[in-house]
Amino acid sequence: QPIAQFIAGLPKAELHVHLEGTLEAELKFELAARNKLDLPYADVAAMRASYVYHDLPSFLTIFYEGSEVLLHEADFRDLVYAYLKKVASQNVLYAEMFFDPQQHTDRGVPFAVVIEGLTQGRLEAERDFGIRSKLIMCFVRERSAQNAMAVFEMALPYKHLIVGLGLDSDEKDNPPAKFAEIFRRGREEGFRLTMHCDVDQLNTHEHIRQAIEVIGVERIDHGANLLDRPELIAAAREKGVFFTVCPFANEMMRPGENQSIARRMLDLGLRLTLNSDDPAYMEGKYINENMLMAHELADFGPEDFIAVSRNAFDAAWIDEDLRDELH
Ligand code: ES4
Ligand code: ZN
Repeated sequence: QPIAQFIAGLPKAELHVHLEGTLEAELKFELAARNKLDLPYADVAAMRASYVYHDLPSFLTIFYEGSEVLLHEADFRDLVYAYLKKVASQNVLYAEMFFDPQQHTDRGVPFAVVIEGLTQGRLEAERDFGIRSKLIMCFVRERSAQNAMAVFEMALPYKHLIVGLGLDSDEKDNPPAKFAEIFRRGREEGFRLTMHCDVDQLNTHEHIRQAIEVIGVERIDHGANLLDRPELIAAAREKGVFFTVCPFANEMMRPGENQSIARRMLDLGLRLTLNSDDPAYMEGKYINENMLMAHELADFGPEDFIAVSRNAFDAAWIDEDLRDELH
């Protein structure tokens, strides 16, 4: 298929991928064996067959269970290395990757183990495949602001290894304003800011407003519901907010109706990027396959993919020298 080849050859940046969501079933078995843990599945096929969900909470349950095999530095190293190896083969030149430290520290894994393992994997992938990358630390929004503040403080000694802060997991009743103090401090400490404002959530319009106007994010992850509100579209345009949209994830949250999201954002002049979210739990669809979905479901063509890819390099939290080199 010519369009698939065009997408594959396009130099890309990925800005919305959860590292824990890149943990493929094969690696999960390998890590479980290494860590002497039993998994309740006979084989990778049975494990993959268990990835059945219909909304964000049911997805998150599966996603959090999956990350329990990550215990040691080498596990986090192997996780990020495998993801970067995979997307380097898709001509991704640069990736900004989310990680959720609370998923790990709350299980007794020290913050240092997580960050040092991830960093080692990043550097080894750059050495072996030439791919550049950075980390974005996300807070799990259904946990308390105090819990988030505790992990924020654990991260401060490592802040040179983390480019930005994000907010993910269950949005319902967990508005951006709940974390206003942490994000204010984060900005002071030099972190760049983004937040998930997902599809299929109550109060999403207010959450998008808070993210843009109260928190002052540079990006919104997903953000589709903004399309219902002209004043939010205007605010996003005025502030130059970038959107990291994930076609497969949209399809999962709002089957059938949503592929016009990317098309409408692009046509409105919003700064759209296309990304993969949680590829290991989303039928193994990495960035190329997500872009192909935008072609199949929203009629994206080569010009659109070039615009999206340019937006992603513009949105990337890198200095201008690297931007010039990658663009
Ligand atoms: C996520 Cl799809 C999605 N939404 C919110 N939080 C997440 N964490 C991982 N995947
Ligand atoms: Zn996400």
